[in-house]
Amino acid sequence: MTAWPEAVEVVDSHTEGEPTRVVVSGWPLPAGGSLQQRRASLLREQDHLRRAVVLEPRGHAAIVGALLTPPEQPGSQCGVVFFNNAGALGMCGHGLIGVVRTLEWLGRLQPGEACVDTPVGTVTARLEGDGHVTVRNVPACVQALDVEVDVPGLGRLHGDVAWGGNWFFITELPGEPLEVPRLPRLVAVSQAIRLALVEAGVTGADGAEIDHVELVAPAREADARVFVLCPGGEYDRSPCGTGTSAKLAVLQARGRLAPGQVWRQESVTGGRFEAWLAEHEGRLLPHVRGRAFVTGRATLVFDPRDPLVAGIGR
Ligand code: PYC
Repeated sequence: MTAWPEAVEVVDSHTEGEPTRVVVSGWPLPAGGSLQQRRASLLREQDHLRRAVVLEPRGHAAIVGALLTPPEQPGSQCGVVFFNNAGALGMCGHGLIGVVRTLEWLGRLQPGEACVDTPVGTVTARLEGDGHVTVRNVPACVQALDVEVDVPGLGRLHGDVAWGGNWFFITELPGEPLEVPRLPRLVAVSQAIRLALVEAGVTGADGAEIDHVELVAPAREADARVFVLCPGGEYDRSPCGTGTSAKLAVLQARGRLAPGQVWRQESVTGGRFEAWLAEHEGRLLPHVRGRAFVTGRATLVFDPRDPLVAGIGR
């Protein structure tokens, strides 16, 4: 029989429009000493909790959940496993900004620097007195530039495959303005691109599925405007922290971004991140700066007699 905790305490926030639901207590710690192991056991043994916490009727498809755990590395503030309507993420830039502001709101973090362990490595967050958070991410990299892919209904496209904590296919579609009224169309074309990549066998390193598609266009008050399709078919309301990191790697590979040079990336809804590459302990690391705001706190309860106790959807 599925085991349900008595109650799970969550704090909700949004980072430049994209929601994060931080689980602060009540969720049993997933098995394993490393964040990678905890992520795997969350998916294997606690998928009912993932679904119940982020999906309707308690949540909605765009929420990214963040389960806080004890740290893996000495000196880290905590560990975090990010999950969504489709599974679990390696890293999540907007989510980490939401976690940091949530910890501050709970009185567990003061302005300054804190390390957080994730399944893809330890990242650092600097919380400023005015609420801005800068994430120093794991290293981003380019897998391939100018990859050709034939997409039904769109024709032949070129794009870059890059990693910034998750895998991205980054492309420009000049005939497709990145505007809110066009969201259903942008979701549809990005899903067609994602499917075409699978069919063409285009992957990240070691055959990893490319589960995020990033459409890039010129912006009036930023260096670029993006639309990012997330793995569960939702779009990122924020400029996507891992997608911004992947874009920095592409710009650097093309010789279009020097270390320290600021790149301003805007989301389809108008949220902004500032980002740059800077050296840290001999590695060039992406830095992403943005804001999050706490929007609520809740106690989630689970009645095993409820036919929708584990949520609606995947
Ligand atoms: O900010 O990295 C991010 C992210 C990934 C998926 C949704 N947001």
